Amino acid sequence: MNISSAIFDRSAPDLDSCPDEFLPEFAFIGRSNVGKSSLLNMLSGKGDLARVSATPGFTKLINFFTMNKTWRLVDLPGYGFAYVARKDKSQFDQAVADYLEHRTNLCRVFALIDSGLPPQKIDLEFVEWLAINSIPFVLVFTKTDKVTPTTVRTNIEAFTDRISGWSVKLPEIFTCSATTRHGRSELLGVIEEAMAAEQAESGQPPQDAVIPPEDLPATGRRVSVRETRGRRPNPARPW
Ligand SMILES: Nc1nc2c(ncn2[C@@H]2O[C@H](COP(=O)(O)OP(=O)(O)OP(=O)(O)O)[C@@H](O)[C@H]2O)c(=O)[nH]1
Ligand SMILES: [Mg+2]
Repeated sequence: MNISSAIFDRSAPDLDSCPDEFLPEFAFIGRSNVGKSSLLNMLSGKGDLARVSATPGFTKLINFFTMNKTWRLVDLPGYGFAYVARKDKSQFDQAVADYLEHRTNLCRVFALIDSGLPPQKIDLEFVEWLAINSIPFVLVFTKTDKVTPTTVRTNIEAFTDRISGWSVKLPEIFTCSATTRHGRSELLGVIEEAMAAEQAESGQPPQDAVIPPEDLPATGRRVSVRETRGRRPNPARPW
């Protein structure tokens, strides 16, 4: 997929401040410092779109970026950052959980895991929480340039072993490096396929023919990726 435009839309502190739900969204989540903002930049082709930092807990709001005027990438704050003040931490966590559970145009979540680490409890619990809540996700093992291919493979196998205990069907698994751009076409392929499937299901025209929301009449169609899901119970969050 060619990305011809990548534009920052806004930063939202909570679900109510998020933009309209006309465009399908693809969100990045994972532990602080796992490489969410870097991956978003790599996919968009704009190195300075989302802000990257070696300091964990850098992204503190829900950040929206519009691609090709027709879909959005969403950079979420990381979980598991111990140094965020307790009060602020619960505010971030609530906003992220609200977004993941209730955003009707959320098409796919990219759950990022550091490929250099053996399975971490918080990642395992978070992925289980996504599954329990029927939130559609794929697993993306990041920073593959930092370790050997054998380490990546061993850590992925160990992770999938752990989740196969409760998972009926394993999620799709990808690897990536924001440094070498490894994984870019595969992950853009996930986005392309998800949007095509969504359009086929809703009988909408192909993506190129989608009219940007600003050109739609006030009664324009709303992209309702998860209309059938409605509000779900909120099992205790692990993070
Ligand atoms: N070598 C290498 N470093 C990476 C890669 N991706 C990210 N980094 C580095 O890891 C650090 C964290 O990257 P970010 O993209 O800011 O991570 P994040 O998950 O958005 O972090 P928070 O916003 O703090 O939750 C930065 O120093 C990046 O340069 C990668 O693929 N390879
Ligand atoms: Mg970030």
